[in-house]
Amino acid sequence: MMEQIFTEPDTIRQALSQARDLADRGQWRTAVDVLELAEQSRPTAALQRALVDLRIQGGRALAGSGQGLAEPLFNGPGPRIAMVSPQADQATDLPEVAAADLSVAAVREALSEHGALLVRGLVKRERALTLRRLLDRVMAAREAREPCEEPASAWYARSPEVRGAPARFFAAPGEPVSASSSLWTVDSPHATARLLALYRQLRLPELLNAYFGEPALLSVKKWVLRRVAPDNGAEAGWHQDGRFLGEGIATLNLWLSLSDCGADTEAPGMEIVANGRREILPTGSHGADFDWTVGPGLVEQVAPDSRFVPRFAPGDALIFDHFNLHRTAFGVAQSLPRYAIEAWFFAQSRAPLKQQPVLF
Ligand SMILES: O=C(O)CCC(=O)C(=O)O
Ligand SMILES: [Fe+2]
Repeated sequence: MMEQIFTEPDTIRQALSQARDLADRGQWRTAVDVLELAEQSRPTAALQRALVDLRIQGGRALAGSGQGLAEPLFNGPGPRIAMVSPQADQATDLPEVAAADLSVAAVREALSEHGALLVRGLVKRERALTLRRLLDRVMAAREAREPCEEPASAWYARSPEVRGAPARFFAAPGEPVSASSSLWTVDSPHATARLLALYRQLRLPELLNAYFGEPALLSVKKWVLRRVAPDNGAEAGWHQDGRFLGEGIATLNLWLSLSDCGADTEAPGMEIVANGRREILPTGSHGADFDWTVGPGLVEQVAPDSRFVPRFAPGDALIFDHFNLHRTAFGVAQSLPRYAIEAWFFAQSRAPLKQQPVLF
């Protein structure tokens, strides 16, 4: 027992220094592997924080390097604002697969023809509900407004590698626990470690690698833990993330529901346009509330019959990319908050630095 107490910090120190050496030689992925292994066999807050630091340093070093598919993805010329063709698109449907049938081919086909793919039961219900409790815990830690740690879990700690102002997502003091709250996943080194272990079990790195023709990166700013309060009758803004993510990118977003939400449920869902349009639409016009949102008049014009508010169960996921037009779907008589995790993956060679790439 004594021996264990004295040798543990040594093991950790060793892993940290080995990872540092590897990183200094540019072997970022191996460096991350070393720390990940150490963290998985013995989770500590210090290792979790060191991993987040390393992932951001590595993401910054690797973004823009390497080479993707010689052939571009089916997604056309990249995000620039297109002329809106007057004729509306054909009505279409939102394709879905069971988790066991998730494949690169299924993603490719669904996105090129319908702009999105629903994956039923990607994560088992119990696991999704455990993640939901984890989100609550992290949000409570953040609302305490100071770093929050236990020996084995860095619940909330902002990495010195994160650039820019803190995410503005603080709930007002005294706001009820059901209030909306969003935070950057990397602000919880514990959640970061647990989610990446899940992504690996789901074999997402392999799927993304095959899809992009190169490794993928996450990012500080577009990997978000989110709790959306019921806001009965509210209208969220229609948007395409390609409007602001950066130029010349290749992306996939894994939006993972941790609640029963959408359709006839008690919690806000997602409203999504399912069609094959691969262009960035003009924003700030046709009755839009913001300069980055697509006006409802234009949505009606381009997608009169292809808007869906699917019903999600905890563990169901929606996969789409930066061309997809969507918004939060508020109901008119809902009573529960909705929990979800939004994870935008970028092809490494085209990952935008301004989103602060994260190696995984
Ligand atoms: O979770 C939501 O309601 C919005 C998510 C979103 O816009 C996205 O994942 O890009
Ligand atoms: Fe979005």
